[in-house]
Amino acid sequence: MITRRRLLGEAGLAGLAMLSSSARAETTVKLALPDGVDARPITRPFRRKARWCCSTTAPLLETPFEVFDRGVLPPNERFFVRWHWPLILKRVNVDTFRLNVHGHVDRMLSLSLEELMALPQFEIAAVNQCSGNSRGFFEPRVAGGEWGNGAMGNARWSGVRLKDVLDRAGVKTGAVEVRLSGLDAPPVADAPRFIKSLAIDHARDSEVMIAYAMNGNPLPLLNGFPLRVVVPGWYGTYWVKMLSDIEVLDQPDTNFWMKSAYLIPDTPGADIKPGDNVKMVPISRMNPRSFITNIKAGSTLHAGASTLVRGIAFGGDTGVKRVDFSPDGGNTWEAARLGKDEGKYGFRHFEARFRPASTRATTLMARCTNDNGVTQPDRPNWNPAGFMRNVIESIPVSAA
Ligand SMILES: Nc1nc2c(c(=O)[nH]1)N[C@H]1C(S)=C(S)[C@@H](COP(=O)(O)O)O[C@H]1N2
Ligand SMILES: [Mo]
Repeated sequence: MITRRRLLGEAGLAGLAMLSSSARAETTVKLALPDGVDARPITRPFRRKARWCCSTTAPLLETPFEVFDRGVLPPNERFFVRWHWPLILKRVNVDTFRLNVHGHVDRMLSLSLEELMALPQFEIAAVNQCSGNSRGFFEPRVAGGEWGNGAMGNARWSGVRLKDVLDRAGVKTGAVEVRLSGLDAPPVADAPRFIKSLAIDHARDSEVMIAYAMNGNPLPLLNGFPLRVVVPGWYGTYWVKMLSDIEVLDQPDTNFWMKSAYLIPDTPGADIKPGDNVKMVPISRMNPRSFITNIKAGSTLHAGASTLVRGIAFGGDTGVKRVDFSPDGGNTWEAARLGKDEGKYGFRHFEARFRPASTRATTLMARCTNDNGVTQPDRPNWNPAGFMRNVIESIPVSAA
């Protein structure tokens, strides 16, 4: 369990040091993105982060896919990173840091980390996934960060309930939203700070939390040290990092990141055809996904041999009800065995066995159904921002 001493004692280590150029690109990784840049350098530019496949314009660090085969709680140093603005603080002073709470409240708060950590501790395992995870596979292609499938991660988060902090400030009647912002600022003064808001009831649901640790360790600076918001079941865009300001609003938030960015078509799965004109709404809850992690596309399997297939699934805004496996491109399905349930918002391990029947080419598939009865679609969902992809993944293999 994370103690105050442990977190506050991390002060000296909280700095984000760029390593010298000698640690630059050593090798490249192949990304199977249609018509995209298909190879990127693997670099290690950040201390306390592993070697990465790094975009050059902003810190977009994507988790290498093989990491997901090693367990449902990937190490913090492998957790993906996404910031909107390229200027990220390199150091946070834990002695002077304050979390301010103001707006439509009875009393303003300015909490030190010690004061915050004195509130009751809350823990939950939850998947953080970028809305644009897998955007690089969209066809027709769309603009935005060209992620593969690695803009997601699962961790056990420790911290305090957002509700407990709001209760201390005393939310006044008439409050409608809670606006969350962090220490990061845009590079030019007239660009919008990254700010997100949650409806007041959601902010007080006792699951939305302010985390100071992931997997028992302080947050890496790039994942929001010293505090970040965790919104179980919702896309990462709401998981504000380096949280320093909470404002209770008595009007709906109309800031750029709520009104103009992160909008999805108001259709099932946010799925439309290019050119369709539909009502747009703010993105919110995640949908179910599953990935086979131990067999790569293009593998040749041993015909007739008992073959293990394993992977990870998550239900999105609720738990995993079942995962089915198909050894034959979706013609037949059988239930996979589910691993331990570590909490409904987290990754769930699954595995199945089969005997590759012949030497014919075939396609392996996994399909997750969540506790709300929502199943991954056979055909890719599409929208112009490249959000919420969750088609059943296909792994073409042969057997000899
Ligand atoms: N302060 C701040 N918080 C932020 C962002 C940001 O740009 N600034 N990006 C959001 C987005 S879009 C995502 S997907 C998640 C990524 O979290 P991670 O970097 O810890 O993986 O952080 C969210 N929180
Ligand atoms: Mo994101």
